[in-house]
Amino acid sequence: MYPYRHHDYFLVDDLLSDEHKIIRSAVRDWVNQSVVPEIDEAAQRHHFPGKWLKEMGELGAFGSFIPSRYGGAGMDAIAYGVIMQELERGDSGIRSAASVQSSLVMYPIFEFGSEEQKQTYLPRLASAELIGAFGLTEPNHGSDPGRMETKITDQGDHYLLNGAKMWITNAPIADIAIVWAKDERGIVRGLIVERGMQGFTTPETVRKWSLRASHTGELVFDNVRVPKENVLPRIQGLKGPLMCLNSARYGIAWGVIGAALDCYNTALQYSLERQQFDRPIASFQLQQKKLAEMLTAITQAQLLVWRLGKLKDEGKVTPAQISMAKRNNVEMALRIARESRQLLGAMGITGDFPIMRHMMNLESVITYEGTHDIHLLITGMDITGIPAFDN
Ligand code: TGC
Ligand code: FAD
Repeated sequence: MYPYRHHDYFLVDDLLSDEHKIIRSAVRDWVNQSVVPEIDEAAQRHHFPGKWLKEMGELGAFGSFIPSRYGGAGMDAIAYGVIMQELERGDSGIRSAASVQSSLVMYPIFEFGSEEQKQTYLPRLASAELIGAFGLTEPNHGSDPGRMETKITDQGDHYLLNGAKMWITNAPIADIAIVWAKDERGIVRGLIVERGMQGFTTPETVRKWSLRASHTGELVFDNVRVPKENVLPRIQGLKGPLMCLNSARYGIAWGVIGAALDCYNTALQYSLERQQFDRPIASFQLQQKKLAEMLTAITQAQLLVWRLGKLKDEGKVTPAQISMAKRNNVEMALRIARESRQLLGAMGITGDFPIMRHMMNLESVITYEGTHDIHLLITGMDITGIPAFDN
């Protein structure tokens, strides 16, 4: 494991404000001090140390874009991206925990919740007193959430919730879950389901080879009685969960650059040290090609997300632009992880270096928040005006 050195070939840092740099350096220091020394052991043991959640809450890594009156930091979209990038340099599982808490739990409560719901939940989510999960995917419906089967039936003063969600980050440790379910008219509604409600269970998904330092599980609802005041009042329809995904996918487009930078930094330093044929392997053209192409791809991704962030802050960003950036940057990071792994030879498969862990994590990141194929189809639809999802 080498000390981290940031790589910024096109001086993109000059485009960041002092506030962005301050938050970045706080998160970077935390990752270096708390995550880097422990992450390999945590991933090998399939374990996510709970103290990281509390520490992220203290750092301001949860809900950085939520106004301070609700416990957030009231920062802009670029600050959120910078935070996600530093966290994912540590591990995609750490970024996942922060993505879910910020974009998939705090965002819908802030955007679609009542004033009372905001006051009740947001400050406690920001400080990590409460941990949240987001339930959209089901056993029979992943890419096509519009066909979800989880449903609510109106019982007068409450709803009865039945169904199941699968592959849910933070499910086994969550205090609350934002759950998307259809009402009797087939309209998608958002509900805040609380741990302890009778009939609500959260079994853990085990034996994963990816995101091992992250809790994944199911949300199972067996006649769960959900009070009507737990329904998000200001949203109806599938666009509710999809709006949350826009925020999380945006964060991933930034985040994966952190994983790519960590792999590139490791490959560069190793190639300068490792001697074969009496020369550092960095002196061979084939290895220089790998390194040069990695840095080119990282630089393109850095510029892409900076512009994406500007568009988001100016209120001009489109969901299709976010899809393009998520798809491009995750593939870039996965390619760099695979190339870096080869550059380290056999050492690349060990836990002495972070590369194999990043590579396995990115196999989930390329699937969740919309698969690589689905994001291509979103771009295709945006270009042609023709949806090809069910053709
Ligand atoms: P479609 O008919 O196209 O759309 C339904 C309604 O939604 C609107 N809409 C959007 N609104 C906001 N943002 C977007 N990105 C939107 N995309 C569509 C649309 O305008 C329409 O509105 P209205 O008012 O006309 O009703 O829906 P469809 O059923 O054909 O599906 C479209 C598709 C395939 C693109 C979409 O369903 C999709 O994105 N599928 C992928 C599913 C996905 O990404 N799941 C992610 C689950 S959460 C997760 O993975 C968390 S990982 C967390 C971690 O650990 O980091
Ligand atoms: P499927 O939809 O069954 O897709 C299988 C394959 O078919 C893919 O290659 C896909 O691209 C392809 N395919 C599907 N439809 C089409 C089409 N129309 N055209 C061409 N190809 C198509 N979900 C949540 O709701 N909340 C979470 O917190 C969450 N966390 C996750 C954490 C992890 C570690 C993982 C792995 C997943 C998580 N997910 C979560 C679920 C994730 O969003 C889904 O896995 C993802 O949306 C894909 O759904 P699926 O796995 O059912 O694949």
